[in-house]
Amino acid sequence: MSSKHTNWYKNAVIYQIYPRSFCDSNNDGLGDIQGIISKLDYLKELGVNCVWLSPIYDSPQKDNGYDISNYLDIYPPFGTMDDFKEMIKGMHDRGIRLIMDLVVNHTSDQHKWFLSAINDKNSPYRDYYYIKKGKKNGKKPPNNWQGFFGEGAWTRIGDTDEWYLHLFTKEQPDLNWENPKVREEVKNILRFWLDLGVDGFRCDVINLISKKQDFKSRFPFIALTGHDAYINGPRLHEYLHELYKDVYANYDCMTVGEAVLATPKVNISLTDPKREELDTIFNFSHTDSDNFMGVKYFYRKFKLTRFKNRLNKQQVTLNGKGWNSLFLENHDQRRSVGRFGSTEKDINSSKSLAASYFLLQGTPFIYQGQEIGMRNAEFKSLDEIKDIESHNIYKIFNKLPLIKKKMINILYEVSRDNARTPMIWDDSEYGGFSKVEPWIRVNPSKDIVNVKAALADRNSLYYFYKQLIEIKKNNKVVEDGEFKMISLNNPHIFAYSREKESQKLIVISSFSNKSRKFKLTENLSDKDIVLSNFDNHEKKLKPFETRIYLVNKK
Ligand code: ISL
Repeated sequence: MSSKHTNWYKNAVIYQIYPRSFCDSNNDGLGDIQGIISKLDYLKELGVNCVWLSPIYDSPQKDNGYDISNYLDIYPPFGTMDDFKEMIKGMHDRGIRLIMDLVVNHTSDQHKWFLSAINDKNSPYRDYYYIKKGKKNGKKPPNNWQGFFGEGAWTRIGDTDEWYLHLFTKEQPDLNWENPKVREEVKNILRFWLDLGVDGFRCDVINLISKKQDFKSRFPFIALTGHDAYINGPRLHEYLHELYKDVYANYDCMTVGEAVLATPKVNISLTDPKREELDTIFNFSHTDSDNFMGVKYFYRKFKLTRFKNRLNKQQVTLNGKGWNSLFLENHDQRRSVGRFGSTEKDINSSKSLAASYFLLQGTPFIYQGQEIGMRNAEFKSLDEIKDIESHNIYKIFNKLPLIKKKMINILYEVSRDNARTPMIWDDSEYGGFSKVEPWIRVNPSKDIVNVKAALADRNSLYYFYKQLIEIKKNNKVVEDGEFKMISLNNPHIFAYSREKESQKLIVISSFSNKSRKFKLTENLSDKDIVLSNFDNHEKKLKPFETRIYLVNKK
């Protein structure tokens, strides 16, 4: 059977919407689908051609929708199925595709499968989850695995001797993919949305779906205990290929998998088109370059060379073998303004950073608000933070008298809620997001950083992104031109080239607040510059200057 699956993802520019924080149409303080519909012209004008929508399925919202209780319906405060159909039509009419978030490593503990599994010993759904007898007469968990949100990975079912596995909060029980019925359920969910016209999926924590079946305790190592048992498990590739063969091959859809702490070798196998698993993956090695071991609370100072080296490795590893996703932000990461060498004080630093990642080889993503330079939330107390992960971690830090204060300040700085404050459309009381007080407080910088101000200023970051998007969409060299990092060890400049046949693109971005010399081996003239954040170009690069050259060698 021939595959309907094509490569449109290679020319996609994807905008991520976090629905509860994008736009509130009915003034209940929570974003919704009609709110998204009201902003589709904004997205078209920006130039993106695809949207990744974070979960809108029915959910108790313990983890803002990453805990799904019904995969085939919409969370009522977000809208109805009719709203959804109107939204997808509105997108398609504007040449914008839609990929949905697929959260199938776990369900909500309120999903009917799970409720039946724990309440009825004879339930056909018991095997949908990992339910195991505890140790010590059922009083202790079956093993010492840790989850990702500062909790042990097992929760006892009432006062029985049984426990269930959850790699995230206890309200997110893990599905048992060993059970073929679970895989059939997932395929049916995929088909349901694809038949409604959805163009693909962002697959949440997809490299956790297969677990080693020994369920033995591991050598204890802080939060990482058990990682070898459930990251890139033994049947991961088999499951993904099965989904591809039975579902994705029959649709012209794209898939991007979230690959948690994956190795380069796994990343190649996940995205090698010949293996038919996923089209592309999110690799976090560069966003983790300012922490140790991928744990954001183990914060360390940003170093441009480390950041460049990690991106370089991603590029070189997948070149000709797989496909990268390019990103700086998402709903789990703090904002990039003030991070990765950029600074709130100088908008040029955000432009330099944008040019550095956007034209690498891969599919670029923009997280809502990134295009206007939205900033971190500046949390001052735990009441301002809603994220369940932050609250779990707070409980741990609170027990550490000597370092408590320092760790709690780090928590405010890196909390996922930094990215989840409402999108700021204007400088009105609630930033134009809503007319009532939103579910989480509006960013204090709303008077300076908002869409209205960005659209009125020809030098804004918004217009810089808009031009980057045009360059990406209109030049074949940006799609699959060969990538080469230039001066990898230069601590101040991020420079690279992309080359295909007669076209060559060169990006040179300064991450320094001083003028810097930068010598290229080739002769480039100012007339080859297609985008820059300065009008005049001298020999030396000005502080945070970025230049993009496009040369036709014929
Ligand atoms: O943000 C993180 C920890 O601070 C990441 O480790 C994150 O948990 C990981 O990338 C998985 O994220 C995804 O699955 C989670 C959900 O909470 C995140 O929002 C989602 O992006 C569980 O579904």
